[in-house]
Parts: sequence; C-alpha cells; structure tokens
Amino acid sequence: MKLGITGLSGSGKSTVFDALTQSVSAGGNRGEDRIGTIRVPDSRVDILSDMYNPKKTIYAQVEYFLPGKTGGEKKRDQNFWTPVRDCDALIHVVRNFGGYGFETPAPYDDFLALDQELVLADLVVAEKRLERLELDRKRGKLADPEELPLLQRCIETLEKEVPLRKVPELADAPQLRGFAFVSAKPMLVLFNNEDDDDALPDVGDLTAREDCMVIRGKLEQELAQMSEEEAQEFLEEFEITASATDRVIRRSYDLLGLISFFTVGEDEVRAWTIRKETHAVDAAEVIHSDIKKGFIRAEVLSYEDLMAAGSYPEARKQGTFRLEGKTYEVQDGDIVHYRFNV
Ligand SMILES: Nc1nc2c(ncn2[C@@H]2O[C@H](COP(=O)(O)OP(=O)(O)OP(=O)(O)O)[C@@H](O)[C@H]2O)c(=O)[nH]1
Ligand SMILES: [Mg+2]
Repeated sequence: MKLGITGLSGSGKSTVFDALTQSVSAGGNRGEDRIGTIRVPDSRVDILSDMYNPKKTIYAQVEYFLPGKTGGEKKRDQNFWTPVRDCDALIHVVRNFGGYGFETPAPYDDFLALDQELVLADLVVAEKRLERLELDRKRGKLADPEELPLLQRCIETLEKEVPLRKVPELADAPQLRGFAFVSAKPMLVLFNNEDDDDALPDVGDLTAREDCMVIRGKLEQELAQMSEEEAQEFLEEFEITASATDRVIRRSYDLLGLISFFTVGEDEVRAWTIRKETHAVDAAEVIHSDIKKGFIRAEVLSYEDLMAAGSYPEARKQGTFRLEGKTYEVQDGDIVHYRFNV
C-alpha cells in the first residue's frame, strides 16, 4: 500500500511525514522525494511470532510518499501530480494551527482549495483524452464505446467542481483506471491541529472513499523521536491513545478496504495484505503465483479460534479448523495453509 502525502504549502506535510515514518528531515526536503516504509503494527503478528518462534517475522508494510516538489500553489502544474498518480490513496494534510507568522487557520477553505487543484488536474487530463478520441473518430479509428460516455460524465462532474471520488461509478470504472485520476483516489484528510486541540473541523458529507481525522503534527513528530519510556509518559499527558502511525495506518486500511491474513510456521510468521472479499485462490497469488496455479485447498483457522484452542493441533481436535475451496472469501485474521501442486 502506497500513500501519497499532499497538502497546501506550509500545511505540515514534512512534519507529518516525520511523525508517520519516525524520521528526521535533515534540514528540510527541498526538491527531494521522500519515501518511508513502515511496518503495520499488529499485535496478532507479535503473538503468533511468540507462539511459533520462527526464524523470520514479517509484518505487512505501508509506504508513505512525500513528493519533493511542493511548489508555490501557483507553480503547480500537471507534472506536479504525476508522482502521486501511482499511489493507492492520498493523505491530505490541512493546516489547523496558527501562531506567529501564520494566518488564522481556515481548514475548510484550505481543504477545498487543494481539492480544486486535484479537480483541475483531472479535468485537463480528461479533456485531452476527449480531444484525442474525437480525432480518432474522424480518422475512422474505433474506440471502446463505453469510454466516451464515461469520460463525458467525468468532465461534467469535474466542471461542477466535484472530485471523482464522490461518484463511485466513475471512481471505480475499469475503463478509466488507466488515467489514474487524482481526484478519484481515496482520501484520508489529516487536520494538523495545535498541540492542545483535538477537535475535528468540518469537511462536509463524506463518501465511502473519504475519511478524516485529527493529527497534532508537531506533537506527534516530537513523540516519534522519543524513547519508548518517554513516549509513554507523553501519551498519557496529552491523552493520546495510540501513536499517529498506528491510527493513520488503521484508518487507511479501512478506507481502502484492506485486511490481513497470516501464514505461520517455524521458518516464518507473516502478515499479508489483501482487499476484503478476496477469494482464497486470489489471495494465494499474493504469496506466489505457483500457489494460485496449483491451488488444491486452503486450510483455514481464524486467529481467534487459534487463541481459544491454544495451539494448532488442539484447534484441529476442536474442529474449528476448516478446509476451504477456491472461492472462499478470506477473512481478516485468517491463518491460512495452502495445499497446492506445481
Ligand atoms: N504549531 C504547530 N506548528 C506546526 C505543526 N505542524 C507543522 N508546523 C510548523 O509549520 C511549518 C510548516 O511545516 P512543514 O512540515 O514544513 O510544512 P510543509 O507542508 O512540508 O511545507 P512545504 O514543504 O513548504 O510545502 C513549520 O514551521 C512547522 O514547524 C503543528 O501541528 N503545530
Ligand atoms: Mg515540506
């Protein structure tokens, strides 16, 4: 999962990136793209690892991407959005702190302002494509008959200043996937609040592809650089229940409809990330294409049932262990052993 961090200039993107990736920006980030790979905290993996004592324990991973070119707002052109086009979702950082040298925060206005930039960027792409299709038509070249009406609907939507993620039929249309529209990407809005403020500003009605939460960027950045002991005291003092990393990852998982399943053994305990409702045979492919090809059966035990039984053999005795076929929908927390044939 790759999450692209975006936001108006000075909203706190670099600060939030440091907090999320527990890194220190060496004197700013002028011009350099930054990528931070973070393991997804999951206590179930910790417990499975204690149980199996494997040679390797591998957590699921999330990548945070912060484009180096933040540009002044006026300098942002099409190229500005190119680097985030391959991200699975956008994290939109919105300034909601003031202080010396800062204008009074206007989070809702700022949120809309950046959203309009996304809308405009997509409008340019869609209109270019429409021109191209018309040219092709005149030359007698056949196009996908479904693409044109979809594209026209995109343009109508964008002209109304509505981001495509608000219209699920457009945001999900396979014919449009190739355009990687930025306003169609799921968005997690992070309001970057003052240290002593945890109120959530308004963003209007949210759709399934949108979510928002408060982060106190500066505070969390400091927190990310503390020792565990120091951090614990700090968490209590500011009544933070989980670090920003944990909270943002969890919300991103939900937003993208992602879940984890596990493989366990003496060699390796590992978490794998899939979308909800993925069939067992497709989940196999995440591990290796051979397992999908030679799929026979999936042996499945839920994490809860394993915990209740205390051990794998005991779960087998209790009958909580199941044999599932290709079309079984893998559930969050399933422990899966694939039987396959190559
Ligand atoms: N009080 C307060 N200040 C913050 C917070 N987050 C960031 N700042 C300050 O706001 C300024 C801008 O933060 P950056 O993280 O550099 O913002 P940015 O979005 O990366 O800025 P550009 O890269 O220039 O677009 C810095 O001086 C930060 O210290 C916060 O949560 N509270
Ligand atoms: Mg920055």
